[in-house]
Amino acid sequence: MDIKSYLSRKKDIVDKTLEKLVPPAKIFPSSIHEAMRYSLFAGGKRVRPILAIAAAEALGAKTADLLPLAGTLELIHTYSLIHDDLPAMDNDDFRRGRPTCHKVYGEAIAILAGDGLLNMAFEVLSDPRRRKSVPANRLIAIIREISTASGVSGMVGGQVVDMESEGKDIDFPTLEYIHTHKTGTLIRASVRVGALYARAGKRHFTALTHYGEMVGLAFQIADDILDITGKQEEIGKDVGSDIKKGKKTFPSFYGLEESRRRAVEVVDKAIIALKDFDRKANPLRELAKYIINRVH
Ligand code: GRG
Repeated sequence: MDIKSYLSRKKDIVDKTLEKLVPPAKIFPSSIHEAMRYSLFAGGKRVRPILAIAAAEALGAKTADLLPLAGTLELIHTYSLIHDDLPAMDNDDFRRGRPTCHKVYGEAIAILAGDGLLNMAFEVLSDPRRRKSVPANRLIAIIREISTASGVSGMVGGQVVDMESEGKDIDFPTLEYIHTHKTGTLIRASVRVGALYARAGKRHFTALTHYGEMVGLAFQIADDILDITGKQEEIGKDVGSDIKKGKKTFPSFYGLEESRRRAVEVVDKAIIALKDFDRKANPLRELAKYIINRVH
């Protein structure tokens, strides 16, 4: 299969969904809606919603009613990027190839745009219209999955340890904690949202969870490698920012070559996790490979 055309088709569908989820910029108070939209439509790859859709498709489900649920993963991901870029956190000037949200709208509006996106995710998930297609007990399981992955035992926790580790000689288990929590839990949750929506049985759910964990790890190793080898115009942010900030990364422990080897090994494990799935899981298999071959 051609993963590039699959990704581009799904990205279009996700973008159309997101367009409907967030209020138009002209709605009062327009500054906040404009800032939310500025970051949300800055050209993200939409990896997380696409993983949810591909997981549901792997189980043979129709995905029209999954789209708003999958879109919430992108709302939360975008909030985390806006907050991560703030001067109080990573203090970055560029994201997705353009000035960061706070550079354009100021810090206060950027903080609120992040808050707005995060809360909008739960407005969408708990919207009574969702219950027409997804039973309440499954919606609650999905909300629990997303909120836990984004919260202190997931992304927020990972971000805290990441910040507190800057400039310190951390050990590898601490780096692993940062990776699995800061990036990994939301990626795993994306796959599991698709699985919950498609009513995966226990065996399939466990396999998809393992796949999600391996893909999350591969994604982060690839991100660490791109921070060294990427081109600014492709990755859309400054190259070498981890080293400048005194952050330990996969390559700083293992070197570039070994990191690349491990990324391939982890992707192989992700693909092995799908051994009981038929060809409907091919997009998931190709996505895992794409994640370490991407240039941005
Ligand atoms: C502020 C609570 C809070 C958390 C921030 C996600 C995050 C945690 C920080 C971002 C720092 C970073 C570069 C992490 C590496 C992995 C990552 C999330 C990369 C960006 O995600 P992509 O590649 O970006 O999916 P696009 O732009 O395609 O959406």
